[in-house]
Amino acid sequence: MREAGAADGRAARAEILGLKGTLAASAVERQYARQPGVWERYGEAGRRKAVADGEYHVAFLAEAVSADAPVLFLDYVRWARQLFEGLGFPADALQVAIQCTMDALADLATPAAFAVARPVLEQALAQLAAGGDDLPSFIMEGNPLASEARAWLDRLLEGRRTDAEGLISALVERGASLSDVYLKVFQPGLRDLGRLWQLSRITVAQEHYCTAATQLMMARLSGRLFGTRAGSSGKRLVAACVQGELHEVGIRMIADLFEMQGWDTDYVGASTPPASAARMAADRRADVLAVSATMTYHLEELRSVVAAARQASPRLKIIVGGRLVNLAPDLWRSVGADGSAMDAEGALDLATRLAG
Ligand code: B12
Repeated sequence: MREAGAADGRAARAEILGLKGTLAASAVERQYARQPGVWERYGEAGRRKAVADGEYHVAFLAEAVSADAPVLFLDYVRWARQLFEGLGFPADALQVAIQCTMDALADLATPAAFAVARPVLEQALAQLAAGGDDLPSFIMEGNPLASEARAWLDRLLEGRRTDAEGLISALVERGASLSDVYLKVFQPGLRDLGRLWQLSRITVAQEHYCTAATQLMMARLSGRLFGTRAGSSGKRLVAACVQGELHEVGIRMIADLFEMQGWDTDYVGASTPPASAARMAADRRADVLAVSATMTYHLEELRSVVAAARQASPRLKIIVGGRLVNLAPDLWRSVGADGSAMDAEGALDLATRLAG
């Protein structure tokens, strides 16, 4: 990214986020005026929710602008369209909301900030105008354990946790590795769980139940398989999520797979303040710090933790990943990290290479 471009983007982000509440309220005002009769039936509570949604639009937009990565907002718009559809909103609801956000920004932001945000909003509107794509299952045909993943998720969704665990035990007895179970069963299964929630086909409670059951299974399974751990590699990993981030299953998978391959691992988990992640990596003399970020609006936190860790341990290798980082191929570079990988196996290869 050009230096001047990066500075413009960061300044626009700060301005847009500073105006978040005002922009969202103004956009909703315009949206209600443009579509009278559509929104009134949701009452005052509906209006508050619309403003909260508007703040989400603005938050994701600000990060796309800051990183000069429109894909971050385009992914969000695709996601929000499917979410709105699942909630039964009119087909053009999101398009109108984004258009109204752009109009509000044109009126309320400085011309400099609007100039940076406008092309991103225009791309989003073009994508919405091109029509919807559907949201296919994450348990794909090419996955050799697709039928096991489907059966496992179905059992969890039926509330049959013990049966789901039995299925995994049988798989391990047939020779499946920890990596197979994590990356071919749990990972696509959890992503599909998210898809079902997004389409309003399952409740939040069902999602929580399935995730909690998965975490319990991961703890039991890794405990069982660590007996077969490869000899020590002499390398140490500290693994944490950025501050605010609650999605911790992916980084747990990484810590477990590293541990199986003979690394000493310190798994820290969800929402870790940058200074304390940096301090732990330094105190433990880690070879590699792995940082995970799922939500796009945690991009700035990702930058902060990389900067803090760099300052505390100049020779530490820092790798970043998670849904956010997977969206844009160069994001790892722009946050100052040493590399990134799409999944836990890729993370292991990368860290092994970086740590020599
Ligand atoms: C479980 C879950 C939750 C749980 C998390 C519980 C926990 N203890 O982890 C809870 C309920 C807390 C939650 C909350 C929210 N969630 Co949620 N969640 C999920 C879900 C269903 C599964 C996440 C998961 O475990 N995935 C499986 C793991 C294995 O995949 P992964 O994280 O990508 O990790 C792999 C790679 O990315 C990589 N990787 C990960 N980290 C790193 C690090 C390094 C260094 C490297 C190299 C690689 C790497 O390796 C991992 C293993 O292979 C996802 C669906 C999805 N698509 O993932 C939604 C999902 C991520 N959530 C979503 C949303 C919207 C939310 C909330 C905003 C909901 C709300 N309104 O409150 C909040 C935000 C919370 C927050 N502040 O973080 C959306 C995000 C959409 C978007 N556009 O951003 C998703 C995609 C669901 C959906 N389809 O709508 N969620």
